[in-house]
Amino acid sequence: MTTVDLEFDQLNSTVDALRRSISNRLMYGVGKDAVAARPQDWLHAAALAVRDRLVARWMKTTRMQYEQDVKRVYYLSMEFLIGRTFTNALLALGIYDSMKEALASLGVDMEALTDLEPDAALGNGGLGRLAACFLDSMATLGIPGFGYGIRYEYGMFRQEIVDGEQVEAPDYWLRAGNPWEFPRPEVQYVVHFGGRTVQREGRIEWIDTQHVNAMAYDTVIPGFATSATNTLRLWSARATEEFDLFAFNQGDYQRAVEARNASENVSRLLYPDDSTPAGRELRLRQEYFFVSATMQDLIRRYLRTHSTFGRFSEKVAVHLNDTHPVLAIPELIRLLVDVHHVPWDKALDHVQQMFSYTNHTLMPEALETWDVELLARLLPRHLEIIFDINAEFLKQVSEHSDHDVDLIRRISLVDEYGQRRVRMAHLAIVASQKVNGVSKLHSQLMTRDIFADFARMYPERFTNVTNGITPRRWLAQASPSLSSLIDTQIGTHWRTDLFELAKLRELRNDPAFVEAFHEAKRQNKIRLGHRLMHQTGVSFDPDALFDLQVKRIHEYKRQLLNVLHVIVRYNRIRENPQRDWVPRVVMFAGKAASAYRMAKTIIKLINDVAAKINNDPVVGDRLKVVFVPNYGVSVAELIIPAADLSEQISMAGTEASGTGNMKLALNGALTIGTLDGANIEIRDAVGEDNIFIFGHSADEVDGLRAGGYRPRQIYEENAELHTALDQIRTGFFSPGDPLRFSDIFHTLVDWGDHYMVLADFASFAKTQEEVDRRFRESRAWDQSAIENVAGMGFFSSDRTIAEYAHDIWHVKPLEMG
Ligand code: 26V
Repeated sequence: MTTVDLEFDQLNSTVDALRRSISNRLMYGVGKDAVAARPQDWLHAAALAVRDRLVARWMKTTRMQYEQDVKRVYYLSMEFLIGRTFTNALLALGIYDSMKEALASLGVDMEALTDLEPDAALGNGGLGRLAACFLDSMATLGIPGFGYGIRYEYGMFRQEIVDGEQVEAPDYWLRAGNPWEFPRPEVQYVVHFGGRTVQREGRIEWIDTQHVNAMAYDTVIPGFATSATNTLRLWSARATEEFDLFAFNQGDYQRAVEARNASENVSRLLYPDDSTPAGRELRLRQEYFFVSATMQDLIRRYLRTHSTFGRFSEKVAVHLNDTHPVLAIPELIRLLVDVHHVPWDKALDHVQQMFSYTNHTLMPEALETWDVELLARLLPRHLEIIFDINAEFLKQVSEHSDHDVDLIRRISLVDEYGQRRVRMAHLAIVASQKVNGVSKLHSQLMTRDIFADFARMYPERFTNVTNGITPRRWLAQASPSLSSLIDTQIGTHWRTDLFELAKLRELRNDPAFVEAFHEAKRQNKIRLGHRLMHQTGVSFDPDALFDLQVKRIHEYKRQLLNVLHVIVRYNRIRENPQRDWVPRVVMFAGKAASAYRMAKTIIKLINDVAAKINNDPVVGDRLKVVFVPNYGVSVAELIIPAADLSEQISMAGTEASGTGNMKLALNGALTIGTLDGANIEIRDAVGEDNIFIFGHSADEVDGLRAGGYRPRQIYEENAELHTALDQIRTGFFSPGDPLRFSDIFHTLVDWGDHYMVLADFASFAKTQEEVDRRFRESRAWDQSAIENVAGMGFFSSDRTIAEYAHDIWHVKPLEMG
């Protein structure tokens, strides 16, 4: 290692300096002359100029981390839904305006460039976006955190709507190159699969394996208004060289190349579901691939500054974002015991002090289990380790429970009913020092229901950390109009201390402010209207009530409840068009898992209903229905700031937290919602008068089910609902294919209505009337909207991360000097 002092240009960020950097980067980085440069090239050059300015901070942070021998957090997640980086980085560095001017002086319109950047859509929904908000907050707070995941070549599919149906198109987001990442070909680890284990001289060896390399790609995560940064390290599969030699020596060149490619499939694409058996095996390979590389990397980094494992768990915290990375536990034990010769008990102690686990869903079908036979074939050594952990664990349980056989069976890491399966959540709980849910209600239900046995056994292990969102992206970046208004009133400090927003509460009685607030929101509605006009051809009245439901399409989230209400409203308008209707635009956006038939049918229904209503001359501007295609981070940034009403209408007890609910309230939308997930805490924060709560509570849902829920009775007794459901069943919205939606009807009326849509319908419709009444009193509505913004302090992911850092990871912020 040389220790020469490098001489490099210190980059400042005046307009002139930026212009020079962009020109240099276009010339030497992109290799283009200004006359030949396409907008894409300018974006690339500008991005590189920005990245250059992050690098000095990055080096400094890394140096400080080593100097202070800090404890590091490894945040392991199969998903990071980052979205775009350009504007976010400009705002973090405080150079948005200078960059805009620099580009303008080069004849380039920055706003037109930003739309060219593809989203990094390496996630499905809430869990992935939460990970991205956490990276932003960790960097901003100076918490030494590393995100670890997979560099999928294909991210979340692009959703096109063709004839009202979802069509999936591949998302090759790296097509134009990724200016934000640094490939690290020198950082590669071998990841093994298959083979068998043998005992040699008292040690276990895992032999005859297949292998693939994991190569690191690093992305700088800038903190906001701080020189602290963090790193997101994503692994990409590379065929190993041994693989090459072996394969090519067989003399079959073409097959060798094919096999080489196949071995690299492991990081090819993000899983949008897990419905096929072949798909499931690849998913397991992905999970192991990235945690194995990550554990090897973590050990290497620790050993750079420590000669023994004595202080390992003092210096390292590993967080599991759901169970997807849980194989990190047996992998770390394997590395410690089999490779580094740490005694088993010592290794287990370290692991139990290092790991923590967040549960993100109570839905039984989303709780991961893996077939023992599949594990035996793919990861034989890990299965042994899991069995060993289980044996020790069950021995303890048995001793403490007076040999309660039922308890042992329920709590075992292995589900022995039918095909034996490993319960990944049980492994995570047994090997973690903390387990948390993501909202108060969810954490309560988690310890009351799915993990009740564990919570009785280890009460101190279970805790709640309510989710949060980053105000930098979700207010400052997404809504320039509202954030600059807020800046003029209370200053700019809210970006890093969201509780500052409480100061807006006093302004609710200032007519000039209320007016300006209304106008800021109106601008966002116009901005959205322009875009949608282009895309859908439907025009929007910016003074209509913009009613939004944006999230993955899933039965438990109850888009169907929303659609039923839309249909009833439509029928009412047709019956009485002359009434003084509050004009509404009901917007839906969200993707359906590609194999989830019902979710896809729901999308089709929304579009069929939209076509009927939007083309009915009797209705006019009183009601419009829009399905906005390809929901993702960037679409969310456009659509959320334009919402007046936020639909958070899951059946109580099913939505672990929700984070869209927070984004919408932060942007001044009023929530109509059930007492589910974080909605409850949002109600507490904004006050009952500023939110519309309806429907059965989680306890009432249980009661209803226990008493024998009969949806058909509701159908028969509620005339409006009856009509709407019959319209769905008989093809009123699908005259060319009258039976298209009959399954929806039967699911709700005859097959149990699992998510109790009909049970909550009357309450929902009535509450929607209250929404209309309030919206009519424009000023009162705006005042409630202001109360919503003012109450969002608690929902900053900075608060969330501060809690994780203090209560779970036991890490302190870096001192940046
Ligand atoms: C499961 C699977 C199964 C295999 C295929 C791919 C895949 C991807 C994700 C999942 C689990 C999804 C769990 C999830 O996203 N939960 C959401 O987490 C949010 C952040 O805590 C929370 O706000 C939402 O309420 C919760 O639904």
